[in-house]
Amino acid sequence: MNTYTCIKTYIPKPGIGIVQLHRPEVLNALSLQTMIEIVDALQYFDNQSDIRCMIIHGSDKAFAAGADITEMSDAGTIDMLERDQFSRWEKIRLLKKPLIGAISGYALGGGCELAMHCDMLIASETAQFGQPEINLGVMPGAGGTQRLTRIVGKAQAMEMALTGRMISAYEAWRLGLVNRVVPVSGYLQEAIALATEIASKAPIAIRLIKESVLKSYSTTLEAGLEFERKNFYMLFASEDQKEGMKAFIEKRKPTWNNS
Ligand code: DAK
Repeated sequence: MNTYTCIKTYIPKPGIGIVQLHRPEVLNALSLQTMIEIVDALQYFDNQSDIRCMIIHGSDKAFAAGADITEMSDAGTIDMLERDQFSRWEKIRLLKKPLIGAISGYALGGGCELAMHCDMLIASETAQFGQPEINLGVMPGAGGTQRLTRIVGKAQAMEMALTGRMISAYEAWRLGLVNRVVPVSGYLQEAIALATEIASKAPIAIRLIKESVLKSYSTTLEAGLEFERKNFYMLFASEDQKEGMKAFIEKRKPTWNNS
């Protein structure tokens, strides 16, 4: 694994790879280098056969306060185009293994968008989500108008993006943006517990479930059902399907071998 300056990586227990944003002096603002490192580390974990689930988190005070404004302030259109940030974000979208966001403090702008790239979110009671780009004279650029609208609905997404107003962790939970809200002392442990549970399941099925759920965002119901059905049939070619069903009949725990 490469060495990083804006993030830390660690494996708290077998099967779980964690990326921690680490730019406390700017509330984990997502500089170009930070995004390069996040993508590199997540892709590394995604390609390790012994890693089954990934977590991304920041500090208790800030998950990420958005893209690095200092770095963007003088940029022109061509600069933004050449930085090619979009293709980096796409690599996060295309990760094969589940990614859990453990969010505490600010998740703003690109920080909120990064959270929405995760498959599930555990929030601490202090988490605040927002798309404040309007206050800078711009607008969300990494899915904030699209993913947020699909998750919380048009009215709430409009209000958040048009006013820049933040919502609390409990509001985010009520709107379906986060899975659950826990005290700040326990949000990371809760994310690790969820990751541990997922890491104990059949890996190929986990991969195809993630792929199938995400497909529902980009296709019609009919095409999505067909996609799901083919993935379902495909699992009957795996040894893990044989093992899982045999173990049930023999009343024992299955042993997955990822094949
Ligand atoms: N960038 C750079 N520095 C930041 C920052 C940011 N986003 N957020 C905070 N900081 C810095 C502050 O400047 C301050 O630095 P010093 O003054 O100490 O040197 C330090 O972090 C602490 O911040 P504050 O003193 O402001 O702390 P407070 O607790 O008073 O306030 C705050 C916290 C989060 C409410 C406030 O810092 C704030 O409003 N921050 C800006 C939030 C924001 O507007 N975020 C959206 C940025 S635009 C794209 C993909 C994504 C994006 C764009 C393109 N492509 C795919 C093309 C995303 C765009 C954005 O996210």
